[in-house]
Amino acid sequence: MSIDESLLVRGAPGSPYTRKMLAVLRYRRIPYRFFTGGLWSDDQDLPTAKVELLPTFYLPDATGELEAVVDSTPIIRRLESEIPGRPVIPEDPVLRFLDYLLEDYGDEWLTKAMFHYRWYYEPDIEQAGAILPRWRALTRSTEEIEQLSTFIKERQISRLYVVGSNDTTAPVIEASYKRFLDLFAAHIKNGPFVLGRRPGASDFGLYGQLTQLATFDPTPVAITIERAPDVHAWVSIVEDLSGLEPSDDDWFERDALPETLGALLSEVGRTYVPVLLANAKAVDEGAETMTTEVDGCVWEQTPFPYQAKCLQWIRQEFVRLDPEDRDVVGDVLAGTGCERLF
Ligand SMILES: N[C@@H](CCC(=O)N[C@@H](CS)C(=O)NCC(=O)O)C(=O)O
Repeated sequence: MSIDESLLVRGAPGSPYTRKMLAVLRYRRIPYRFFTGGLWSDDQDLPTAKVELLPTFYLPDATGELEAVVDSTPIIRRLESEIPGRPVIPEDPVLRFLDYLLEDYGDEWLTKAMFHYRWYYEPDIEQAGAILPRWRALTRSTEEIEQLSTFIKERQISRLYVVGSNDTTAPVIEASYKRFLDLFAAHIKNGPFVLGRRPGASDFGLYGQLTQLATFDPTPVAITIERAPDVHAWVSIVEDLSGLEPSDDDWFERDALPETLGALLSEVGRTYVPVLLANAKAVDEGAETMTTEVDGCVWEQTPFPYQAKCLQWIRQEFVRLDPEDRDVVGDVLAGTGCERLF
């Protein structure tokens, strides 16, 4: 099975995971064909995925038949194994683990801030409501677009619970985004990427969410530009890294990781880790609500089965390490709160 023709990808500009994957493809110099649903997709006879998510990749299955594939994290790994060159997964297993953890933090925690800011405050709701429908219906009448806008707004606001955004958690999410900005701005001074002078999957995970938080939705954009202009600029740089020429020694050395990386991991341990653990427990027990504390504040949300799997996958990555590497990872994580994952 090989991916020999240029890849076909369906997505949307307002979808953080779509932006994540397009940036990976550009950096890896993998030719692709991208289309947004609605505008010119309907004439394509394409398979559908079991769970329809953006982005959707159309890839050959074991028999060579085209199938719809979703979920950016495993797709990145599949592309790595089938298309050589310019990898985004570090060779050093210690770095590979840290990269995995931070990619997951971007995908699963930072996305809470992304979805929260987009659908919580009026100016953000209005802007997203006006633009998102146009990305898939640009040529339709203003009236039709208005209808689509109302539909999208109502649907998305009604789904805030999925990421755990509510009046109780709003201050926690917002404080966490601001701390992340400060820590990440400090960290990229040592990079400019998460793990050195070349990007890993974690960069693209964070980038995907930041394309929205730092450059689209008005409330978090204003916060980002005021607080962390470096992060705003970083997003535009990561968008197209096709001209970067990485070399093997561009990754950090495992025994010379900058302190700013530890600080970032402490933020993961302070917020994402307690929620991951409480969520997995609630999913396990079939509870209707999960409640925990993040940073001394109450965190309450409906359990999210997918994130229970995320915890399992992180643990698998850890268990897969050989004992010596596991010890090194343990040392890096010690005191960050992330050690509670294992
Ligand atoms: N874990 C998936 C998440 C993808 C995802 O949640 N995509 C969103 C858009 S950014 C989506 O399609 N949501 C379902 C919907 O809007 O109906 C990935 O990494 O690709």
